[in-house]
Amino acid sequence: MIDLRSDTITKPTEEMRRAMYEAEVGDDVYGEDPTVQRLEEKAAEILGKEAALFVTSGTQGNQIAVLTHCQPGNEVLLEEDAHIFYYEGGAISAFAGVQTRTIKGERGKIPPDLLKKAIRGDDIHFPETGLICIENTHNRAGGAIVPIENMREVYQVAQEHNIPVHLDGARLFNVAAELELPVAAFTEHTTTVQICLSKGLGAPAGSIIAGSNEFIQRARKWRKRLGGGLRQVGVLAAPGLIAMTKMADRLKEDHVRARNLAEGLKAIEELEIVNHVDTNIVVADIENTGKSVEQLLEDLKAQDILAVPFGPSTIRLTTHHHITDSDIEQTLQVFQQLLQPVQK
Ligand code: TLP
Repeated sequence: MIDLRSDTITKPTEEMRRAMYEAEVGDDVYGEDPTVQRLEEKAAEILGKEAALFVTSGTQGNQIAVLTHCQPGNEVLLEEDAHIFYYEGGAISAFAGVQTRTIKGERGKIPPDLLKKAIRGDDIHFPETGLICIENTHNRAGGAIVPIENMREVYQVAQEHNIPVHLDGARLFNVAAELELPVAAFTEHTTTVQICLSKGLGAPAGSIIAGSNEFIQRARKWRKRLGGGLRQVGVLAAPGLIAMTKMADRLKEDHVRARNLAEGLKAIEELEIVNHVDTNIVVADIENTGKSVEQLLEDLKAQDILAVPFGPSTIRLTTHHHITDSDIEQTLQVFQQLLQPVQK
């Protein structure tokens, strides 16, 4: 099976599995797991923040960030296709009691002038703007890289209004790898950040949130409240450490393969590639194939290729460390066979 559904499907490497077996563990709720401590220290260093916290998932990390930053009744500003808004089941409203206000972005960027207009003034009728959330890479913008300049501008506007900025950096390591910059060059323009260890970096589970010491102390309490305080979780921190320190440099390979895939698909007349492929995600509009999204995905599956629906007429294909050059070739051949069968 060539599984292009997501980089979340990546399985731990041999080295990760060995590290899991050998991990030194303790009760992390008591702060006694040495492997978790090493992971959190390393993460804080790489992310350029005072402290970091190991959490169960990207969704939990984002939720904890919103809960820690906001009060019920606050308004959270986000780009209209942000994962936190689009894909997290309305969790920030359900758990943090905040309301969301979305801003139409441009390939994941929040235009600073629109951001300024969306920030609430001091009026008894208004909710307070409690948080601004950004996302890099931006998933629904097709893995788009949000330029550092935009992050700087957003952070500046936020600081002028004394509002924290949380970065959903589920795929921030893809940005850093592609632009050949340290991850901290991006997190410098945020108050807090969430990064996923279990996407392109290949760990079996887990995310990190990072921020000031004071923030992480309060976040730790929210993690416990949400049932995310785990015990001998060094077995998961150990592969996470390998993911963060050894798997980041190879992410560029995934981007090259995604671009090759997109180029090949562009040659098929019935398909339109709708995103500029900055990183590891390709989004194809299949409207002109005469097939529904469901039908095409089924036909692909019958040929051992998996992708996911992304909209009424779009599908998403994501590269990761299990996808080889020959998988890309084979995927292109299958698309050609399905959509452009040789005329007899
Ligand atoms: N994204 C998943 C699905 O939820 C759509 C995927 O396959 O891309 N932030 C961003 C930007 C994400 O893309 C994701 C996962 C998350 C947060 C949530 O991470 P997890 O799955 O660990 O809760």
